[in-house]
Amino acid sequence: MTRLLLIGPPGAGKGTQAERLSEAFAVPAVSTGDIFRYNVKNDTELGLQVKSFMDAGAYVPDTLTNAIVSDRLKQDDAVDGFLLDGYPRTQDQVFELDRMLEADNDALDAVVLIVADTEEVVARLLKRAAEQGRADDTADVIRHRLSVYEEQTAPLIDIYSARGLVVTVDGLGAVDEVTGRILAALAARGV
Ligand code: B4P
Repeated sequence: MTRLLLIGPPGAGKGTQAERLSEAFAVPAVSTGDIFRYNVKNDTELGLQVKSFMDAGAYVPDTLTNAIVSDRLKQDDAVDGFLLDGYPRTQDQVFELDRMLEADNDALDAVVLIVADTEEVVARLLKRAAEQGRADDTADVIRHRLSVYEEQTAPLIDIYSARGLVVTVDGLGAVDEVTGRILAALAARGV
């Protein structure tokens, strides 16, 4: 059973690497961002609730986000492992995830932190904006997302470091190279 978390600033490559790691470890990749975007696209009740937060580059309220992850982790395919992409992002979400995992200290194998500098992530997100037109990829919203990350999510690195779980990987370079680095760093930990 493999249970991994992926953390990193917007544009660091979480979604990109999550797909590959999901395949490598044969576990489902659970992306809160993808779940929210799917619901917005399909005009579901949840989609209507989260759209304004996402468009503004703000975090979706913890109560909604925690409920979604809790439901998702109860599904059969997640019982034998999972990779959480972009969750937890706040201290409350860490607390709730601990509760979902019954505060089992061995519940997680590693927290993969993908690092990339601001210049690079802004360039990537602006490129994606030009290609895919995501509502939260405008220059102003990207700036706001980065500051929300620094304020609310970066402090989680200390929490997971204190638990000895953080594996830090350089997110710069080709996608395959980054995947190789993550797999090597996890293998070095016996994951
Ligand atoms: P996410 O979907 O997680 O969006 P993100 O932070 O931008 O990461 P993403 O996965 O898209 O980017 P990636 O680095 O893979 O969240 C979106 C929004 O959802 C949040 O702002 C928030 O509103 C809400 N949300 C999600 N989770 C939440 C939570 N837990 N709590 C509250 N709110 C939540 O890729 C970026 C680009 O870089 C892509 O175009 C990719 O192709 C490119 N790229 C990747 N790797 C590259 C490489 N090595 N070289 C060059 N380009 C690369």
